[in-house]
Amino acid sequence: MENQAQLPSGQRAVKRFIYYAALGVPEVDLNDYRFKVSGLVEREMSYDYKDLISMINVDYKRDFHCVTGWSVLNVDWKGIRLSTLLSRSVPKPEAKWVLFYSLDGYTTTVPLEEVKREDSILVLYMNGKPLTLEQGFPARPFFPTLYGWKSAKWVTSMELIKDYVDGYWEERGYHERGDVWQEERFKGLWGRHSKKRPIL
Ligand SMILES: Nc1nc2c(c(=O)[nH]1)N[C@H]1C(S)=C(S)[C@@H](COP(=O)(O)O)O[C@H]1N2
Ligand SMILES: [Mo]
Repeated sequence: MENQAQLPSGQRAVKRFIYYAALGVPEVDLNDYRFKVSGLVEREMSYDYKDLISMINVDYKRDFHCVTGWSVLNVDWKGIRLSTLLSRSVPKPEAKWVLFYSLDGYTTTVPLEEVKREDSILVLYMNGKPLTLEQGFPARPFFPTLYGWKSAKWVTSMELIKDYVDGYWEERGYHERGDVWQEERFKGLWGRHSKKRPIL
């Protein structure tokens, strides 16, 4: 697919990712690693790394936007449609939000509607190589139209829930959804009309 010709408002293109690890870089042991789908689903599932690799069904180029204002264009992402993982677990009708958990204790919340989009994936490879530890190995979700903080590195589970709860950055004022094209940087009155720069 064509890359977006224009950057979203308030973003500038940079060559490389700036690595963030608000809670530090965790140790990862692939023998213990599982990615779980839990909460309001008919079937809870647990996948090991080999399972995940065998399910890869997306390879596309998309831009990545951090809420602090930097964007990396044209990144090659490879992984599993989150909708594939959802359909295997069958969300219950009352499920509305998805809470992602990471090995380091990081969390973030995403509307189930966004997780269901065809473009929403669990990333295993970036630019042709498995994620490095810094990049969130073994896996991280990616939502092309949401800010980068929703892309939880070292992710270990997604829990479907009914009522919204804050994740790590949401608790610090960042938006429930974080749509890049609507400039949903902050919650409520601090949302799209705010001139205040993000603090992270
Ligand atoms: N576990 C974890 N995931 C995280 C973060 C973090 O600090 N810890 N930072 C988030 C933010 S704010 C951004 S912009 C991206 C940055 O991805 P990168 O570190 O690969 O550049 O990761 C997101 N996922
Ligand atoms: Mo970010």
